[in-house]
Amino acid sequence: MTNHLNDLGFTPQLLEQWHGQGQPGRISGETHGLFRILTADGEITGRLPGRTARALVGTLDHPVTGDFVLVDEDNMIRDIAPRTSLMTRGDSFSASLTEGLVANCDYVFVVISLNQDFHERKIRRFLIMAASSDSTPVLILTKADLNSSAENEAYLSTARELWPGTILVTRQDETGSYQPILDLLRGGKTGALLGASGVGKSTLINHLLGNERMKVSGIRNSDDQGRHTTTHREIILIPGYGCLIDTPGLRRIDLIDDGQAVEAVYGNIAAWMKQCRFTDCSHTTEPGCAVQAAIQRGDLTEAELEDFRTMQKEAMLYERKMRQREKERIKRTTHQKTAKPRQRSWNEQEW
Ligand SMILES: Nc1nc2c(ncn2[C@@H]2O[C@H](COP(=O)(O)OP(=O)(O)OP(=O)(O)O)[C@@H](O)[C@H]2O)c(=O)[nH]1
Ligand SMILES: [Mg+2]
Ligand SMILES: [Zn+2]
Repeated sequence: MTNHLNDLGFTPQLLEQWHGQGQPGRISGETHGLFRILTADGEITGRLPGRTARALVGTLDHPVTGDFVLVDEDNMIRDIAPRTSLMTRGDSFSASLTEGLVANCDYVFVVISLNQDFHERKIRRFLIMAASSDSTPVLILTKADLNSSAENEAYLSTARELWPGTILVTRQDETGSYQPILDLLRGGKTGALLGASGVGKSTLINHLLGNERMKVSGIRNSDDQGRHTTTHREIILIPGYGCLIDTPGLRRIDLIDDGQAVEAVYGNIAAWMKQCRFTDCSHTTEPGCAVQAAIQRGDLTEAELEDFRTMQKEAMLYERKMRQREKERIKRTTHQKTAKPRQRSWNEQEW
């Protein structure tokens, strides 16, 4: 199989820079230090030189799905291009507190299905995660065929209140409903799919490819949750367009952000806060508080304000902790063995 480096997202500048030095490729996934790399000649398995691998373990510089790499004739990764975006998630179980998920995405598609999966706080959490990655978040609402058009309208108007950016609605009984996703990918763009298990991420890829390449399986009737069918991140090339990255459904998100993504997603609240009479307004009882005024007018609820504060606090706490850990890591000698990650025990999240 041959791939066009264009569709894989390579820019002419990067190809020019690496010209004659080896084979350019894009990391599709990793298993135990072995990287699946898509190149012009198909998929190869590559690895990092031992010393580099040891230096990068547990850091955000460790190669992830979506990284552009230069590979030598022994399939060793010799260079990693600077990233245009990196989606991370807080990971309270790992020593580094944060984990890189996918790099170099133009879009992060937040996929929510129009059934019990549709939950406002959950949508916000996913959007914050997407917004903090330096790529453009797009909200995709799937399974519109499950509802009446009045129900879908109600979902859509709630979604519009939550997210002023692009919102796409898909349904598996209408392949044409997936076309706007392809249109966004045209010209070698990359989009990563992000969402809970069972929302239809892999189904969407199958529709775009016109075949059953990705495995999909049914959801639980009791709560509409999926069965974690996709277990690895993977890049899927859509010839003539660009790339989609399929990801396993996330069970929980520990937000990590310097506050900007939370503000971007709660745009109205952030804007009102800037209009308060006092710059140090606590938005509780001060005169001239634009946030309290919005509550009085009915444009904002106390619960939304509380959610905003909680998420901002959570995201910034992780950010601070991560910086602290990073400093400690740099201080440690390079000879020290890396600690084994603690046993994970993921619980389904209360969104
Ligand atoms: N009614 C309806 N069902 C859909 C639609 N899209 C997907 N499904 C179904 O939802 C179930 C889960 O779909 P998947 O594509 O496996 O979901 P996923 O998001 O990839 O899930 P994980 O891989 O577990 O993260 C399957 O039974 C699909 O047939 C849709 O538009 N309408
Ligand atoms: Mg899947
Ligand atoms: Zn105020």
